[in-house]
Amino acid sequence: MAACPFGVLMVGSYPGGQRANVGVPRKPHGCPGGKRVRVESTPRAIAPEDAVQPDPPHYPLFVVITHALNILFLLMLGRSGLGVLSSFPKLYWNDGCPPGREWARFSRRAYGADSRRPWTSLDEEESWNPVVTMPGGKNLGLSRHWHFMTLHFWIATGLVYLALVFISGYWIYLVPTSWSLVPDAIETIGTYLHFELPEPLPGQPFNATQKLAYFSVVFLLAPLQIATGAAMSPSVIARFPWYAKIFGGKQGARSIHFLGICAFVGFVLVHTLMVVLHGLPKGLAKIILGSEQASHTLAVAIGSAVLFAIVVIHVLLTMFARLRPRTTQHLLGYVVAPFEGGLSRIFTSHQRYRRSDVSGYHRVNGYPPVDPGYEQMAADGFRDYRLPVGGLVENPVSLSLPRLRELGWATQITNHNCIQGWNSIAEWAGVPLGALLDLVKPRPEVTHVVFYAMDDKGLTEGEGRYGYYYEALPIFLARRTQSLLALEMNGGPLPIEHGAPLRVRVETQLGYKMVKWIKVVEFVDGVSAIGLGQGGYREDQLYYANAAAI
Ligand SMILES: Nc1nc2c(c(=O)[nH]1)N[C@H]1C(S)=C(S)[C@@H](COP(=O)(O)O)O[C@H]1N2
Ligand SMILES: [Mo]
Repeated sequence: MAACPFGVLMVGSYPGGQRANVGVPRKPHGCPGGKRVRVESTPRAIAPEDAVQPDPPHYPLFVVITHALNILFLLMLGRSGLGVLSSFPKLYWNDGCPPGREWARFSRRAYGADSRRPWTSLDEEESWNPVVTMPGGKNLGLSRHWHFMTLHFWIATGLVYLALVFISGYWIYLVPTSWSLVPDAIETIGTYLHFELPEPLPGQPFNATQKLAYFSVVFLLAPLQIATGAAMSPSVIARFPWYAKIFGGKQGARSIHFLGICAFVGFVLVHTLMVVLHGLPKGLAKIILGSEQASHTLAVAIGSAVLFAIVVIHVLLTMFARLRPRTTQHLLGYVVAPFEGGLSRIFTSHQRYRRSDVSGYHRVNGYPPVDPGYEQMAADGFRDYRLPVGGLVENPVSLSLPRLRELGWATQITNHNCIQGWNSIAEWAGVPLGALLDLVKPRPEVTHVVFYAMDDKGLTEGEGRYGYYYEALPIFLARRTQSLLALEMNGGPLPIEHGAPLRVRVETQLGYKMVKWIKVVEFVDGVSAIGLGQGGYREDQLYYANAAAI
């Protein structure tokens, strides 16, 4: 049985492979109908032509390698995912995330919609231990980078695995081909509950419960995690609002995504326990060395070394991310930014929510400016407010609010997605950014439009961060429909906390790109000379990605 593991890469090595189509009687790999039958005879008795070929190994090399990679990547996805969760450790079934209506909260602090002390959503962030989260602490930006970077590799591993599973015919061990597997699986669980080890299905490596469990994880749970993950991307659900609705909205998708990881963890615990119960050294010998007769010591040594290497990789990557956050942001950005930038380019916003969809409560992120100049202006209803628009343009201007309104007007009911995970639906009205571009005429070399705000974060946010808020938008986003300079929210003037007198709306992007309390607009041919040069305040100070599509 210790055949060369490479042999299985040949098409038709398994009963599910193409050989079954050439007239050779199939092995009785299907499930024994109805009652549990222990088929003692080997497949040889039924298909004597097969006798010349050795049985394909039950754990071919590709299964062993992809399984090890899967441990590495799932652990990274899980830890970085928990890092993302820690920045908004609450789960909801309803979009809008009304404070106090969460079905799960992993934080001692609760915030009420009617709290007398003003609070912003960054106050809801928790700092979790780096043993649990990647890279630990309040590091949403880097957790997301690790999550999305790993996602690429995890999906690639999964695709290679699936391709080999189908090419080699191995799928027959994973995919149920008869309903009788279900009663068989129930019977098998009964056997386990009697503290006995059930027999595998005849001619197959797994028993009925294992087969159903592995099938569910590979073909249902993993795709569900990817599908619910995509339903949290602001670009995806701005383009296809119906898609999030499949999961009951973005918060439904977020909750299911979390329950999915709980299912993964549950599966891993039971799976590991079962491997141990079935005899770990024996199992490892069979999996790694291809035969139960092979050296158990060697198999355990190799297995432990692989696990140890996975732990070391995690420790090193976590330490690296914490010691060199800027380098990590840049390195992971090479993988993640093209993906996010591509989504931003492809997807335009097609949102048309109804008035009745508008959320009753809309969170605030970022405390309003505290300087007396702003307060004075607000007290006067922003009568003296002027918006200077300049930089690399043909026609620099300085606009009063009434003059700005004359440029054009649009109204939209859209979904706001904060990077932390909450969302809210609101009606926004204001001047299309495209109309401003038509007026000032950016020069051909312009790559970004930068919005500078009036809130000095050193005064309002603290935690060692400093500087005025600003964000740079790629110029192509400014020309999109539903890209606005909003002056109104939910039918009234823009409230102070939501950015009065003027804020940006770019409906395929995350909230941090939508600058509130705009002071100046500048058209530029690069962002490296602005702030710390990363493309925005949150990119500079919190290591967020400068593309904000997922
Ligand atoms: N000037 C300024 N604009 C800002 C912020 C800020 O702190 N300062 N926070 C951003 C973030 S992270 C989000 S999610 C949205 C929140 O918009 P809201 O407060 O209207 O919900 O504003 C964005 N615009
Ligand atoms: Mo945000």
